[in-house]
Amino acid sequence: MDPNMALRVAEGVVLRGDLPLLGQDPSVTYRMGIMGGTFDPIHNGHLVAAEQAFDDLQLDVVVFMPAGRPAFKQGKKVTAGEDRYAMTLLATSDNPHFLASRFEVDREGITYTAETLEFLQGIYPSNVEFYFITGADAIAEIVTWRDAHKIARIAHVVGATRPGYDLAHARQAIAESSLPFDVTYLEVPALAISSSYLRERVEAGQSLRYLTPDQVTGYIHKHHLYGVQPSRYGSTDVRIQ
Ligand code: DND
Repeated sequence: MDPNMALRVAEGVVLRGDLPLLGQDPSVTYRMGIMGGTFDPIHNGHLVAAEQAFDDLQLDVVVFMPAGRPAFKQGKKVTAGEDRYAMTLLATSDNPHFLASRFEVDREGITYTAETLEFLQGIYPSNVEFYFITGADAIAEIVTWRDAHKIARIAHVVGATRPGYDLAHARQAIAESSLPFDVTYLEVPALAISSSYLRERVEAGQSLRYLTPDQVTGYIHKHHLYGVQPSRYGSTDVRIQ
């Protein structure tokens, strides 16, 4: 272990909280995937995209990071961070290489991806590489995010292709930005799921089965999220199971 790393571990920075311990062997390159999202709620599209990134890019771990106060959702109604974190934890709990982190939820103020990546870069040794996983439609936007040049410098970007999305737009946005983004595009099997679709279904009393893990559905019901009406039978109510 390099001396700086030992110091950081001694300080309890890397081991503290819910971030993985990576980078121990200086002769090895470690790859950390970071799946950032509002996750309102998390669904199988997020999970499949992360799993495919894990496989295709040979990642060591994928850390799911629900955004605290998302930068781009000011003025929009977003479910409490604690609930979004809890659902993310439940959804990732049975996968040994998925982790859910409270890091952004616990931060004060608005959440910016560049700040999160800078923090991670600061606590991990240089043999840990970061792969920020995002939907391909967000790639076209990433060049406009706060301190995009830092994101480009610190992380590789993984763009998960959603059905029907034309990559030309994303490629053009990256090329025109003249920022040094390193983007890998992944073909993710047809999963046209979105959080808003799930919310609409809950509100309409429809099933979420096969769209998100059952534990997430149970949590939504138990905590009456997205307009679920309290019922005597809680999460066993067949309408959304
Ligand atoms: P979303 O609200 O799009 O997340 O936020 C994605 C990430 O971008 C968060 O970490 C934000 O903090 C960050 N961001 C956005 C804007 C500005 C800045 C940062 C800034 O720093 O200035 P969702 O919960 O909706 O989705 C999470 C991810 O999963 C997204 O990348 C989305 O594109 C992707 N996704 C899918 N991928 C594959 N198949 C599907 C998907 N549905 C969503 N069906």
